[in-house]
Amino acid sequence: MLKLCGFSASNYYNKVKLALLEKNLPFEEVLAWLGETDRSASPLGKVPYIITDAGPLCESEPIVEYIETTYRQSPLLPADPFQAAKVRELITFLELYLELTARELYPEAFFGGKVSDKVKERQRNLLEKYVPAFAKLAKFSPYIAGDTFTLADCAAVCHLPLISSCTKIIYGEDLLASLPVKDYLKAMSERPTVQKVNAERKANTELMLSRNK
Ligand SMILES: N[C@@H](CCC(=O)N[C@@H](CS)C(=O)NCC(=O)O)C(=O)O
Repeated sequence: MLKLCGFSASNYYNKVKLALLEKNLPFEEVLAWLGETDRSASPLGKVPYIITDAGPLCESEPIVEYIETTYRQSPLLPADPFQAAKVRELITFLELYLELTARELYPEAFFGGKVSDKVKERQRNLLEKYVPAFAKLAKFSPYIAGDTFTLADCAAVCHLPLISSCTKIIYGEDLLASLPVKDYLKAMSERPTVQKVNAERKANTELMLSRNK
């Protein structure tokens, strides 16, 4: 059986977990905290990584692509190549531009660290450029890429709440406030798969924070 390795507080881990749950695939979760990962499976020590019959695989995007092309049930990418590329385009905007930019703020927003004013200003300028660009592509009708739940929703459901809450904490305002993110997340949270991911994320986050004390 496919093994998903990492921990449920991680947004990238949860993106893969949500895809697996949406496709109703059997999988085993293997708890691997940062610093306890298998470097032969994930050379940068990042989570998630998966162990398959064919071997290990890291990085959430190749992982979900592998799962999607190997297991055809409950497709999470449109059959039309252009529409599938539009889904991937949204994931790139979500991750390369929004999440990775906001990530620089996480040490102070979530982990009791400090981020310099210079970094805060730089990341804010970037987000002020990236958010309106993302807004031009995102549909929220009702799913992020249109009328079907896709891999872009697996990413959005896990990344958007973090981006909102970290900008609220650092800048005193939610830099995603101009987008219908709250209504979108509320609608997504009606899915049993999202409820499971969120419940396990909360429990694991508490465990992670108590370990870090
Ligand atoms: N690009 C990676 C990002 C994964 C990632 O950054 N995971 C975090 C946990 S949410 C991590 O492992 N951080 C530890 C590190 O960067 O060393 C992916 O898509 O899987």
